[in-house]
Amino acid sequence: MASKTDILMIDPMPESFNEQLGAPFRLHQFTSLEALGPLAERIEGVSTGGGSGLPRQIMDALPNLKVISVNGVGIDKIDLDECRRRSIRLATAQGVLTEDVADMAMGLMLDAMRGISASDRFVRANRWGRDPVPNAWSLKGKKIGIAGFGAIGKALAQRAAAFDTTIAYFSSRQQTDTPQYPFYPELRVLAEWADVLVLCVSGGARSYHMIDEDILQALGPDGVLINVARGSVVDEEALLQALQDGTIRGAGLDVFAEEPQVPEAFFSLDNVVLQAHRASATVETRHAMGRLVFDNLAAFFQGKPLLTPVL
Ligand code: 8YV
Repeated sequence: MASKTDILMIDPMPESFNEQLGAPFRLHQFTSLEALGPLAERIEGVSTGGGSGLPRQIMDALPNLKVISVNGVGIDKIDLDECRRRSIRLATAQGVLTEDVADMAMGLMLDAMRGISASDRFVRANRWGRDPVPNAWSLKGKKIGIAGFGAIGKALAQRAAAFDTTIAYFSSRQQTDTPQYPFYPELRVLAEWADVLVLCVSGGARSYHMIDEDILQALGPDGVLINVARGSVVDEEALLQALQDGTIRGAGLDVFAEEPQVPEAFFSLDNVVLQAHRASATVETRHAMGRLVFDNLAAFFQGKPLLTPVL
């Protein structure tokens, strides 16, 4: 019987996924570089999450690494040049999480506008009947600016349109398949126009701190920011300040700069909805993602083409 291929898991994967992988692969959960020891030489594949990626020190410690399979779509924490230099193949779980991430953006948008979480806290604190309840804001008729118009941005546009909103987008280039939505080549102009600005861009150097004090000012005191992209896209200090002093009205955040750390100053703000990077975290989607991580690894080691290749 052929010997099993050693796979290093950077993020833990669900048990069912481990069982699937268990047949052709020997799985190892990464704990620390020191703990890797002689195993490092045997690792030929890595599975990881979009948020964790593959830190360069770990990649450098794996001389026989051949393939990385990402349980997500983000590749901002993987050194692509180094992958190319070492001919390491890369696959993501693209295509299976689009709708859930768009749903989360929609949910955060509704919550931030209608104050659902804030109202939940109000009821739980037994304040109903004792304190006045402020009215929230309607989503109907609002202008939704979407920054990043790939699959997730487009799925969000479809959903937002059903709420009687007007949609426009910012992207690195105008999209040919969505002529119904106006294209804004400048983010600042989109932010000025929008009531709600939703971030669906890829993470990485190009989008780093794309949302700064200037853009927040352009969004303005009636504006709401939603982030289902990456924490790195937003200057978090500037955002905190903007939420505290009313530069913008509110925010809905699924992602943060230093996950899982969230600046404590957010906790006392009622005009921000916080999530623990949950946009793709449904039973159905996480199952489909895990399956794809497995299928990509299996395909690679059987000498077949990757199902959802990036490199
Ligand atoms: C996941 C993500 O939460 O797709 C991505 O890039 O960040 C998320 O879908 C993550 O990959 C799970 O580890």
